[in-house]
Amino acid sequence: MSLLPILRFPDPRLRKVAARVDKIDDGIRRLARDMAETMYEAPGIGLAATQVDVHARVIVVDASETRDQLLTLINPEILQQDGLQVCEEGCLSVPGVYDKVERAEHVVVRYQDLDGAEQTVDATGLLAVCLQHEIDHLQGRVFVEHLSQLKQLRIRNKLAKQARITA
Ligand code: K2U
Ligand code: ZN
Repeated sequence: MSLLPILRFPDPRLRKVAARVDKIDDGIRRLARDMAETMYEAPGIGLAATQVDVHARVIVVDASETRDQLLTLINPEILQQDGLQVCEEGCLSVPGVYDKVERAEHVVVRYQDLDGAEQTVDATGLLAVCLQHEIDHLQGRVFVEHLSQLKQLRIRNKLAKQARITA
């Protein structure tokens, strides 16, 4: 198992749209395993393949308190979304930035599991937020894009300053 490097906003590779996974093989299973290890170590409650510069439709999530309810979703699709909730979000690709984002309160997501079987997950609350956040990543969207242009400019300037200091 390996820890994978996570791309940092505003890296343009975070804007790539991930491709469908046509064959769930050992390579995909290894990627999912490494993504889960990377997520738990970060620590985070979700991670999309886009964030580790693999542009395939794979996400891992574990929003449980006990950190032992890992979900690996291949080719996830939101079939239904309703209600509204506002959640303070962060992102492993945008360290140190947190802000409120409005998302659907309830989602039903269809996906394939690591055996290729079709599954659905019916989620509310934090799990619903996490699934939407990760599926956004597969579409090349980072959560800061839900914020105002002024906030996005301030975030870019803050991260650019941090990069200069740590360079
Ligand atoms: O995609 C990512 O960068 C992982 C995020 C997912 C996430 C962000 C906000 C709300 C729900 C999910 C990370 O897990 S950010 C770290 C974190 C940890 C616990 C709770 C919320 C955010
Ligand atoms: Zn994120």
